[in-house]
Amino acid sequence: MVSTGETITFVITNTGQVAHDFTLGDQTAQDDHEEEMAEMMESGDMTMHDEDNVVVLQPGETKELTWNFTESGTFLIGCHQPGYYAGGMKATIDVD
Ligand SMILES: [Cu+2]
Repeated sequence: MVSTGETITFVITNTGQVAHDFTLGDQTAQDDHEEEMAEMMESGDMTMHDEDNVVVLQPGETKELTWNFTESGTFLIGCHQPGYYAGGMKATIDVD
């Protein structure tokens, strides 16, 4: 549980063998990113870049993402590498 106005620094380590990403946002942002990834797959260019709310982690990599939760509501963390989000690689954060 996070309180509105709180700033959280997530420290994320990819302990797996393949790339994953950590995308923070509401449901709309997650859906948009999932759509964007589908378009990237079609174009054959799967190069992803870090954004304010996205970090891409290669195996063994650790990165930080700091976010100020200015609004209450339900936020999600999702991985949008092909198939993972649909496969349940997501988590929910409730902001009060
Ligand atoms: Cu993943």
